[in-house]
Amino acid sequence: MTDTDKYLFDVHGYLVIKNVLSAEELATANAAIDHYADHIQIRPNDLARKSDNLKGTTGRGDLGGMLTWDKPYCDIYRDMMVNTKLTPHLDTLLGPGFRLEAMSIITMDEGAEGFWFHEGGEPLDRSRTYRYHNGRMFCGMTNIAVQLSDVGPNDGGFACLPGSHKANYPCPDDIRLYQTHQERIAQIPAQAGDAILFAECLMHGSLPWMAKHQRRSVIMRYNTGVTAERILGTYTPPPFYEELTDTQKSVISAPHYRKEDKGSRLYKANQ
Ligand SMILES: O=C(O)CCC(=O)C(=O)O
Repeated sequence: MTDTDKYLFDVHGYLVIKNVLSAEELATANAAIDHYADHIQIRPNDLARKSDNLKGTTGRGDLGGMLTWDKPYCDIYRDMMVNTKLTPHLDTLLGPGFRLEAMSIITMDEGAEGFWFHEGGEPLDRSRTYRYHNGRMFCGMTNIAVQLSDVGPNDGGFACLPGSHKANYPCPDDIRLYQTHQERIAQIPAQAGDAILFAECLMHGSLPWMAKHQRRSVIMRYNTGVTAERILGTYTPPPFYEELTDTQKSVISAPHYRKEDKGSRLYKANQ
């Protein structure tokens, strides 16, 4: 992460990372979605929470399971989770040994409803926190949304309240529902192949999708190596684990304590 990246992320809670995917990778990722398009589940207009400013004529589309898709369709997504234009940012924000917790695709067709603005740093949630301490940033759940189609300034889609990852007071409901102070909310334009990196504790959601083309955003949710939002009982690696490269395997693991932190003083002291 450059000093500029660090500054912008610390101040705003998000960053746009340009050209994460090449034109060829973008085409491959989109072709895989086209192949599995009949698996897209359209939600029952349940995200706008009755806000007139977020409502739409259709629900958002959700598509999951990409890591389990048949070859070659899964390959581009397995590579994406360890894309080297993204992992240095995760290393800075989450520390060594960060884990992928989930991956899914959001689609929105013209007129699709928005998503009320959720999270926002208050109340403090240990697994979704943001702190600056001893000269570095510490994040909880950190998301990367790789854009597979262009997002213009008036198209809608991902939007957030910059800086709200550091909020101390509860956000009023009318702001969460995009009914007042809309001018404070930033809709984030991006080109297909760019990625939006954001702290989950940033207050974020989406505006109704206005463009004629389909919105496609691959959301990857990471967390620190020691955190797991969902595990009860024994950890079992996913069925496709043995098909992964060592690099891909490094982000799919049980929560662990400093397993990968070979640079730490503690690790060195024990050698
Ligand atoms: O990109 C979007 O539409 C919003 C996604 C979101 O809010 C979430 O997944 O928590």
